[in-house]
Amino acid sequence: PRPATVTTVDALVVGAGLAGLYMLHRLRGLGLDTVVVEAGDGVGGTWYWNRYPGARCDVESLEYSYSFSTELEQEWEWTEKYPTQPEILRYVEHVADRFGLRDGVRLSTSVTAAHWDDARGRWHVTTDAGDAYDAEQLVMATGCLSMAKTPEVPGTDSFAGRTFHTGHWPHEKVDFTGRRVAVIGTGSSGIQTIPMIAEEAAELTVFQRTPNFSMPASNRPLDPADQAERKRTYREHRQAARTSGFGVPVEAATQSALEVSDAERDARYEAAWGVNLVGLLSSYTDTIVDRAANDTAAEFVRRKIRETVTDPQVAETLSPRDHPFGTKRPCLDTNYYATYNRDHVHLVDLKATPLAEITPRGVRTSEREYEVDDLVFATGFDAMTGALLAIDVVGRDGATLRERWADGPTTNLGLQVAGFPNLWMITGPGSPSVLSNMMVSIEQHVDFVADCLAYAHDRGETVVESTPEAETEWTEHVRVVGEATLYPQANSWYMGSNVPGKPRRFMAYIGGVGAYREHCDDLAARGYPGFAFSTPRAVPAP
Ligand code: NA7
Repeated sequence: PRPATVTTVDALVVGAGLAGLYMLHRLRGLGLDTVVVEAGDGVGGTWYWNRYPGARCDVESLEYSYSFSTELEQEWEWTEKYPTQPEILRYVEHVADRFGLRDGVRLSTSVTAAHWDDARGRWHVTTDAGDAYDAEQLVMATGCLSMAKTPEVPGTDSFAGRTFHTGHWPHEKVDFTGRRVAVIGTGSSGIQTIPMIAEEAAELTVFQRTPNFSMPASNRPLDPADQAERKRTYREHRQAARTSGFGVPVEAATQSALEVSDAERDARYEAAWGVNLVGLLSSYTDTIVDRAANDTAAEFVRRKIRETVTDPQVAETLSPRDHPFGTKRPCLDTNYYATYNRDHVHLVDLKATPLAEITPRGVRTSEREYEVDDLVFATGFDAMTGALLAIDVVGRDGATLRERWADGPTTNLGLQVAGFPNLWMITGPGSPSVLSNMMVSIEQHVDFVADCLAYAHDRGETVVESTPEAETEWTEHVRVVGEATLYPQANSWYMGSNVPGKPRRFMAYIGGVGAYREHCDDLAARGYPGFAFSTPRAVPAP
């Protein structure tokens, strides 16, 4: 049935996370009547949903923050080097209030379908709340890690105790005191939450499929003097982030890891250890392109694990051997490896004894059943494409996004898909976002989209669409750059390989946020080659 109410807007944004809120701010700045629909009952996106104990950003707070407002960045005071989830959520809510964004957000509403009306040049968008929108522009700010996934084993619904997913954590505090807890998954979420749950639980059993590389966060309270000093030079620092590879300023490497002595290399790795997420990866020019060079960094981390974990067998099980360092997102932790030295913490190697099923009483591997009271899935997300393909997106001539992407996502700049006019993705597949400080990528994408729309509207055009040639060219460029690295060697969510049946394809752009921005700026300066501007055939009746 057709919904009773259809709201006409200039732009509809899907998702009120850090991307959607800034998009709303920019579109309003252009005078466009804009609504954001958001599935959660609050703003914040990732930082609204991921409330598990220990949830924290792995990029420093002074860098993982908006740069578009000097007043905001000068006035907001961060308390720690790495911000916790509650602190980031407070920041997002502050931004929503400060820029008057809340009245543009419809909460507790999920977009279910979006159909392009080619004659009118508009999107017809329906939601699960039973309402609909008629929008000229449709911006997907749906996030890269927003579709939580649970293991593909029988019985996940049969467990009689409490079940949690890190990406859908309850709002009220969960108390694990005195309980037997299972955690499945050792990605960033698992590695952050395991030491915290171990503090409370009577028994903690961790089910690990693939060990990950983790480095100490070395988190600490921010010294007010240091914060003030950073803010004094914020412009320069932001600029350095924007022109960097990963969106975090680091000194560019000049040497191969293989052309220096073992002692010199160790000293360099030691200096980068515990400094930030990207230092170790950025120490040498060839760490992500040459397996032998990469092995030196991988072995450095494995040595740290052996030095920390007292049981040599546990240390070996925790040591990644299958994938090169950095090709799955490395983690930052607080006491992760040391947690396995505690008597009540146990590690189960699912490579040796695979997960067979979830039972009413707990977890069964090929070897035995583990009885627990609570089950925590830290099993990640259907990344990058999951949230987009959950929506029935139908473009020109009845083409669906699901069919177009059946063999993996193809995009122009990660922003548009040919045949889907006026549909924009913020941090879409083919953009550098997931390999970067998200805030740097989000601001760049949002600014590009807003500037492009201003350019179109100034010329009286209301339809913007990537050309098929530009999409093919960009997708090929993303592939070539990716295949020159070690990233495709890992079974990572960047590759889609954490979701059975998903096409295996490196979905991120590893050319760096600096190079990407330069390319986008150049396109904008040249009138957006690769994008076609037009007016709809039938101008809607007034
Ligand atoms: P991740 O990084 O995708 O980690 C998920 C973990 O769950 C990972 O260890 C997976 O093992 C494991 N997993 C997933 N499915 C299964 C099944 N079926 N059986 C056993 N184990 C499984 O998600 P996170 O939430 O930790 O982090 C997501 C991103 O957020 C992170 O990369 C940062 O960018 C921030 P696998 O490695 O697939 O063998």
